[in-house]
Amino acid sequence: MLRIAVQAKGRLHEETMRLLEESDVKISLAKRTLLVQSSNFPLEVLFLRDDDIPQSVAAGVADLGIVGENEFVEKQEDAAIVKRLGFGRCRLSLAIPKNIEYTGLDWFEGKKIATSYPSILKDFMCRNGIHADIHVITGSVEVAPSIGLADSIFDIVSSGSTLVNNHLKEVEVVMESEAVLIANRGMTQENKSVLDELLFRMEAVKTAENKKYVLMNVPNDRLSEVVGILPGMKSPTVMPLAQEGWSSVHTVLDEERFWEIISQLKASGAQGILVLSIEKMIV
Ligand code: PRT
Ligand code: ZN
Repeated sequence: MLRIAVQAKGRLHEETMRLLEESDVKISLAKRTLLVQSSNFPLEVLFLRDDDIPQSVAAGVADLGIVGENEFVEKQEDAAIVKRLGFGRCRLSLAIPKNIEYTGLDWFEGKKIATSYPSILKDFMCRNGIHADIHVITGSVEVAPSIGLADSIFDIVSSGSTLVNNHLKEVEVVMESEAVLIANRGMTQENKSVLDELLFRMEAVKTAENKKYVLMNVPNDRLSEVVGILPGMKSPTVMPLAQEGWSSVHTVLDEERFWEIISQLKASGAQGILVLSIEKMIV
């Protein structure tokens, strides 16, 4: 049985549960306790605070964990990153009061910086030869400069609105982060193969994201024109329609290029265009 530690509640919880669900790992949240076993996959889910996830994976209390890379790097625990998951994106940045002129990293020499991420900050300052006074606070780091607790902060930034609301400006991005799947280094062979199956499923879900399955009817005399527009996975599927002189064309499109391609298809005589979401895709 493979055990995965996930955030019990907070910013990563929902997307983590959705990823498991889309990978067809059923977890009943109704009878939610600290440890819940999947009803259809050899996996049990351990619900923890994100701060405790790196250590539980490193110590083997859990085989796997889903945690923000920022938290994982900060905790300096020994585990392997096996997959970057693409959600919970944010950055760890240095910010200073917005009315102060920023003159480059040297500005931080001898300054007091408030943060909940002291080891990442210490490492960054050390690499850059800056001696700053790092002041650890947990929570509401952004208010530290206005109450005179620090000259600047080092914290998570996503949209940047928390900084703006606190009259701060971002001056250095130190680290980009996203949710990562981490694994214990001493997993049994049996658990490794369950992990491989889980990774295979996660990959299928990720590949399908941002892709659409598109069906359309095309007059046969314009088929080659339409097929030429389609950047399908391999080549599109073309099947004759009951109505003479027409074909049905099926393909997979990237969501990003979707509207551009659809308008070209319409201009090339495609009709009855149907667009469907794809749940999973194995390439
Ligand atoms: O209870 P537990 O300890 O499990 O949760 P937590 O409160 O420590 O963490 P939580 O749920 O807030 O965040 C979990 C993870 O989400 C973080 O470790 C990051 O990897 C990731 N993440 C992504 C973020 C954000 N975006 C984010 N915007 N974590 C926090 N924030 C906060 C940030 O601290 C700041 O106060 O949001 C504010 C900034 O947001 P903007 O949009 O105003 O810039
Ligand atoms: Zn936390």
